[in-house]
Amino acid sequence: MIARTSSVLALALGAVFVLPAANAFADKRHIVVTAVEPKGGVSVEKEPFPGPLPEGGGYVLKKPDDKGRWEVAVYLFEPRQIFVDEGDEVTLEFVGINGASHPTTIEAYGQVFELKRGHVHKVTFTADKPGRHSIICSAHQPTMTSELIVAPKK
Ligand SMILES: [Cu+2]
Repeated sequence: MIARTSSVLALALGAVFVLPAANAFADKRHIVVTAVEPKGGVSVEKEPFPGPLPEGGGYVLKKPDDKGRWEVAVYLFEPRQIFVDEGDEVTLEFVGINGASHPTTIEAYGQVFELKRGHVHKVTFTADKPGRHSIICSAHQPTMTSELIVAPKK
C-alpha cells in the first residue's frame, strides 16, 4: 500500500515537473512574402477599355496599345493575411518580384525597409502583440497592404 502510494506520488510529481514552460508552445515560423503584380489584358475588340480605377499607385490601368490591347494590374503582398500565434518567433522573408521598389512598414513591430526587385529582406521578431497589424507598401496603396494576425494565447 505504501509502495503503491509512493509510486502514485512519484507519478504526480513527475507530471508537475514535465509541465512545459510558458513559451514552450511557441513555434518558429518562416513565411515567404512576395511582392507581386497579378495582371490581365485583352483587346478592345473583345472587351471595351474600362473607366478609371480608384486613385493610388496600387492600381495600374494601361490604355490600349497600337494593337488595341489594354491591361489591368494591382500590386500586392502575397499572402494577403498571415496567421501566427502570440509568442511565435516569426521570420518574414520578403522577396521582390514585380515593381522596382516597395517602401514597406510593419509599424507594430518597428520595421521600416525598402524591398527592391530581385532582393530578399528578412525581418524576425517575437509575435508578442495579439491583434491585426498592417504590412504596408506606401508606394502601392490602397492594394498593397497585408494583415499580420497574431492570435492571443489561450
Ligand atoms: Cu509596393
